[in-house]
Amino acid sequence: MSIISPCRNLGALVVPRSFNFQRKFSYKYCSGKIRMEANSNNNIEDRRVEPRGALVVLEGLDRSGKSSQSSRLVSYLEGSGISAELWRFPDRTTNVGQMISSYLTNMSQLDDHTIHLLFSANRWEKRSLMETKLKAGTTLIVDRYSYSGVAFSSSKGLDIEWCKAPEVGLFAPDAVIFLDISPEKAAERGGYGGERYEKLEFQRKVAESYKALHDASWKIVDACQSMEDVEKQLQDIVLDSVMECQKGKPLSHLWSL
Ligand code: Z5A
Ligand code: MG
Repeated sequence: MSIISPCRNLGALVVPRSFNFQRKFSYKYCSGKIRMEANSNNNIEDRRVEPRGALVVLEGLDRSGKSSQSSRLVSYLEGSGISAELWRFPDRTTNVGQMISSYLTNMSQLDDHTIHLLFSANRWEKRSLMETKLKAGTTLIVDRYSYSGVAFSSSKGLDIEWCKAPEVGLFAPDAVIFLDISPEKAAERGGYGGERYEKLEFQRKVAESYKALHDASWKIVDACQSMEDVEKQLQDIVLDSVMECQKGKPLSHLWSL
């Protein structure tokens, strides 16, 4: 893995800005179609193509810009006539989410395995709603997902395969965007707050875990660019994904894209 700049820890992807105005407005007019395909016996099969929303996940270290970029993306998509919602994990509004929040703010102590499973349960409790939204055509921009779960827990020394196991069966994202920044640069962004994992030494371990976890499908974006430059790159990636899903890309499941 080559390091392109101090900020480009997973190797930044150069994304051409190739979308034109017309493309932005074409999605609304896509509808369910029947694609005729030949199977191995040369018989023609009917396969209904159902347009759906895209599941797009933003990952990265603390302070890499995930929350800022997630809300900008949702505004952009809505402004382009594409139905979109901002989701985040942990979702601290549920009962499970409140247990997680209490742990992150050091109000409670939990065994490392137990908190890992709670983070996963927090995703499972939203799975059915996620499916409903995606099938109804809403694109979900998700601020952290299963990759955070595995990266953070394995940084504490838990076995990576054990960490992945409870995530199996959740929906696989259509795009994983990694906002790439070194732990040192991230820490310069106003310093960390008081939550449990917001410490430079731990964030260094998390950065290593993300490196071990990522695969070629991830879109790596240099998070040290200006907010606006990052935003433009993300828009292109997300529009690609939205279009693929509009064409009927089937939903798939973790643990692979
Ligand atoms: N966790 C886990 O262990 N297991 C799991 O399964 C899950 C999570 C899902 C929850 O954190 C913690 O739970 C997290 C992982 C763990 N612990 N840590 N660390 P969270 O999601 O609630 O908080 P966070 O997202 O990690 O932290 P954050 O501070 O919200 O970071 P961010 O969303 O990536 O950044 P931001 O809020 O958009 O921006 C941070 C600052 O940087 C802000 O002042 C911005 O104005 C500035 N910024 C952003 N982009 C730029 C650029 N491009 N240039 C300059 N300045 C910028
Ligand atoms: Mg955030």
